[in-house]
Amino acid sequence: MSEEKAKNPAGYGAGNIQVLEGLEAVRKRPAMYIGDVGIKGLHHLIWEVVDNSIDEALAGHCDTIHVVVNEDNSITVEDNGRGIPTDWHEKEQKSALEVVLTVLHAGGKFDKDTYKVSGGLHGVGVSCVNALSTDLKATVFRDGVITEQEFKIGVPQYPAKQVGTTDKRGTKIHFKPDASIFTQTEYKYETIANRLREMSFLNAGIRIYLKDLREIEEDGNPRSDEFYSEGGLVEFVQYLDNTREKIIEEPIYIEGEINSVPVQVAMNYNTSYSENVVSYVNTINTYEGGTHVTGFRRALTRTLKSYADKSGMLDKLKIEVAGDDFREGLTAVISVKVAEPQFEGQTKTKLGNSDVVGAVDSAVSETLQSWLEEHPKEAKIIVGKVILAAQARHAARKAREMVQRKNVLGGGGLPGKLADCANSDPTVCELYLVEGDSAGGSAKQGRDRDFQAILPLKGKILNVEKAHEHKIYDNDEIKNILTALGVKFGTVNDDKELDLSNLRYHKIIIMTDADIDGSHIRTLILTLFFRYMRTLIEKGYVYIALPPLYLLKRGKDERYCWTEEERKILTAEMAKDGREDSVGIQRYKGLGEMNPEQLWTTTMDPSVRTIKQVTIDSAAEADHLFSMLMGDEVAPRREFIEKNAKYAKIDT
Ligand code: 0RA
Repeated sequence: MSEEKAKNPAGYGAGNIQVLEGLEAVRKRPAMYIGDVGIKGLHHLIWEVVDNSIDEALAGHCDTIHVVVNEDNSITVEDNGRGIPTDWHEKEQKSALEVVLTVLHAGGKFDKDTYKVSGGLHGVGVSCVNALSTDLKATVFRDGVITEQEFKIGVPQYPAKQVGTTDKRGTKIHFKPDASIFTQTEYKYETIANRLREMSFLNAGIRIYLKDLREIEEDGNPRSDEFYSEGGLVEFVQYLDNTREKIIEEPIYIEGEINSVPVQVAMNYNTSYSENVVSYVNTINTYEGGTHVTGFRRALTRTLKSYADKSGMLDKLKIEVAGDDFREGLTAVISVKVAEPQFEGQTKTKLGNSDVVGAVDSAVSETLQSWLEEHPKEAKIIVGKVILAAQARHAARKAREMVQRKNVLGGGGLPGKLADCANSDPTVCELYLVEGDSAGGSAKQGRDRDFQAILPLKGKILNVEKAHEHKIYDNDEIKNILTALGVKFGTVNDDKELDLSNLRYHKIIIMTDADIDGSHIRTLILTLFFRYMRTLIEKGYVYIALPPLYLLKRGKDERYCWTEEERKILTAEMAKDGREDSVGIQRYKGLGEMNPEQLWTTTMDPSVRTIKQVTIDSAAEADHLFSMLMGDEVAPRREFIEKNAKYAKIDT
């Protein structure tokens, strides 16, 4: 601590008024700083703090980060970096630590030569986290001493103070999100684990530990994971494809820096039919792609096409090879660092900087070309796969055209099994996809026919994870779903792009039984949406209905419960005299056991029902999950189910 500090211990000067105004702005408009105040924003607080530690690691000063979810849903992040500086900051009249924690945008390094390369989507710094926390405590281990400072909604409770000596180095931030700001305050282990796993792949060599003190396992220890990757993107691709059969042994790795844009790409091909390109800018997942993805696609198509032409393998092929064909069965991770990224698109996750196209294109084409020349055996396998893809695409187009022509000839024919609604405004219309004809029948009778349409599905639909596109047109249930929705794909540039101009419903609600079969059918339907109509999920149009699990009855008193816990509480409540055996229980195994009126009041009436919106946390993780749950390899699926069985609630 400096002398000035002693003279002016509270340190309140003009600077503080600005600080308070800054933090007040964050509390007034939190969404502007962290995206939203729901579950996403809540988790964003963690990313914001962890990003600071990652930056410290990228600068070469830190190799280990610990993240702890405490019992009260507060978070502790600790790293072994240099520690936030604690010396007196002349201009601000307070410690550097307090500046970092209270001044907006002061979270990063003070020297502006090093641009922040990790950095959350909004890059607002740890001061935002502070403003949005009822309690935050920073502990710094630096130069042999431990320094501490505490805050409430961003307001310092005392100036930074020395509390002891240490031979450790690093920073520990503990914060409790403000429940008056966030609509949800419960952290999700999987969400945190997925992001930290991603971070460890994108930043090779950093060890990240996660511990959840809310979940104690059978061995008495808290649920935990350790994320560490030596091989970075190459291991990321291997992880994404660990449930698929690869066609070449080792992923292709490309690294280069062109016009000050560092580019890293790892890619491999597998026997599946889906394309899985995951892209990042400054470790932010760019779901909507952008200029780096364009550069990659261009280089891939041009380089492979030119190699294939030269090889003579295309000579006998009677059809043209298209861009899509080079990406069937492709898994790739692209990571670029851009000094001043411009984010565009609906969710601001599309890179706009035009100079990045050329940078990625050059880096990829150069390395890929030499790789192909040095690996003729593998190159031949890839070109062979491209040819098969072109032929299959041709077959798919024919099948698609036939289905679409038939629809037109049949008078635009909606499926016979569809009970459509009267209203024709898609924004208010709902389509229920219902398992089984009997539940479908109840739903048809129970619904509000003005805006609710019902499509019963017979048994299990085709598993699209294991079938090529043309197969899906042979499947009646899938055809019914597509025609009922009014969507088309494959009509824009012969691409898989979705045509939503005739979409008939903006809520698509999957309603299946609460048993194993029901959850399997739900996953099959979700796989169809994820692989062929992902835009509908991204737009927030896909939902899952939540039918009750029990009906409790005592005389005229009837109540529904959705969880085991609810059942216990309600049973006790209904048995006021303590005679719980007087309360009758009906367990709903299937939707068919509910009559139309019950189905309406519990599951379909918008004023009382709960429906769960399907979201994609991380495209990479979702791809991994679907390929594992629905793909060919049995071992990883079994392992996943065994590992997750104990965590599985009625979650999807
Ligand atoms: C400002 C300057 C320096 C380091 C940091 C901030 C820093 C911030 C955080 C947040 C979490 N962990 C952190 N570790 C470091 C540079 C310090 C120096 O030059 O010694």
